[in-house]
Amino acid sequence: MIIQHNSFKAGHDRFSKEDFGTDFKFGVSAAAFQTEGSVLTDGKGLSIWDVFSEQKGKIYKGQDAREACDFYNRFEQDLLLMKSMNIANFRFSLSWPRILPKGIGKSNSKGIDFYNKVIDKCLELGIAPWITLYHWDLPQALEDKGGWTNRKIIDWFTGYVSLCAREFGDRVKNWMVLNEPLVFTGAGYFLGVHAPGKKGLKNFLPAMHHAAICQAEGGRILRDILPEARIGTTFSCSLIEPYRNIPKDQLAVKRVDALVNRLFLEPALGLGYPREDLKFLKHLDNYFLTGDEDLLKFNFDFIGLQNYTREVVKHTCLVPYIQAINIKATKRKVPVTTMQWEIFPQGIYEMLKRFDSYKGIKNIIVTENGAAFPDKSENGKIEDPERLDYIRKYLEEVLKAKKEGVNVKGYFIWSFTDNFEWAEGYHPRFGLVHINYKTQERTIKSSGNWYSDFLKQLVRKET
Ligand code: GCO
Repeated sequence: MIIQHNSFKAGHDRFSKEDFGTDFKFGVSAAAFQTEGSVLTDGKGLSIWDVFSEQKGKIYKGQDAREACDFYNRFEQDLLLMKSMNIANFRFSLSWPRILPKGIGKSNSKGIDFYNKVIDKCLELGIAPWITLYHWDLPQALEDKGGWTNRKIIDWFTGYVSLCAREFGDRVKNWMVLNEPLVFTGAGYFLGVHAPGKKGLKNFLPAMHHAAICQAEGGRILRDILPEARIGTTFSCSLIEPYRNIPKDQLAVKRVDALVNRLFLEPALGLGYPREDLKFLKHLDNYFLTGDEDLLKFNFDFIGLQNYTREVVKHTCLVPYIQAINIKATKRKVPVTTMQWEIFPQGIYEMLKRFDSYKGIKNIIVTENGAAFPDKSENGKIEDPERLDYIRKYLEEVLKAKKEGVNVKGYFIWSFTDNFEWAEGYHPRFGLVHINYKTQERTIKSSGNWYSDFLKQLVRKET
């Protein structure tokens, strides 16, 4: 893989801003728990990630997000930096326990004030706020009542969504209900490697079903309160390919693809769960009530597609429920990022074409794409040619899909700054902006300078 030197300016790209059209939204993404810190400041309640991070052995080197990027205190500085980089769209999430410390009941005025300040500062700087309502930081008080496994979460969540819509909906026009429900239910309630650390189908199935209902309920609440808002929700997705071109592996692909790419998307589109490819879903009937099929549906204005890599799988009887195993990228000796994820730009093209093939999807926005690589600091500069090369190659694939008629309307880089990467702690750095966690000093990396130049072209074209 030839890594072009980071000194390339946007003008040397094989594509320009205008290729994407003037209504195409470029931005950056982030999340509350991964950036804010101040986990108990000004009345915020504990989240499941605050509690999980304190448990021994859960987070890389025992790290935690008590300070993270200190966004709670530095949001103005960061938004000014974002503005200086010509970034006009900022996707961030609200911390449910910062707004409702117990998840329900009395709200926290200081928490609400914080997000009002962030939104107002964005608008003052000409940055459009794109809000994700839930990015994994469930109030611990609700987890103590079963969390996502308790069907009451539908009421708890709709109460939270209503409050946010009423508090912020006068200025926020773009909303996303959930961030990657498969990841937070799969990793948090089946594998136990994410908060709240629960395991097994008995936790995963109710959590999954209730999250799928909340995904649609949240959309309905937003639409009812904010009829003019653009309402979406986000899904992680990956191209799944067979390790060997044999029927057993091709069938394994179908099962993994149903789990990874269809499980939450298709119920929202009114297609129901992919029961024919995931036989274990027959156990869902223990939680599936009459009328749930309709509750699962909602006609989102856009779908957030979040893609980083591809998976290569083969059949095995040793893995229950899906009888498939992922052949690690490192074993396949292909280029990988710090996360050991294969760099496979064609994967985002394939997933854009796949999502676009669903009649029920009106618009697609790439709400997350990006890469973690080790950053090298030299003379106060952070050169990150691998990240820049990754972004350019993936953007080329997005443009290729768009030119073929895919209704893709935006691209948000994960992430604006380095931040707390869940169980991996601060080791993986995804930011366009480097953070020195000892001093909280921000340094724009060469990828960030490239993105800034690239976006400046758009600003010139739009003015
Ligand atoms: C996710 C989350 C982000 C991650 C990012 C890198 O997709 O897992 O939305 O919080 O940090 O994707 O893994």
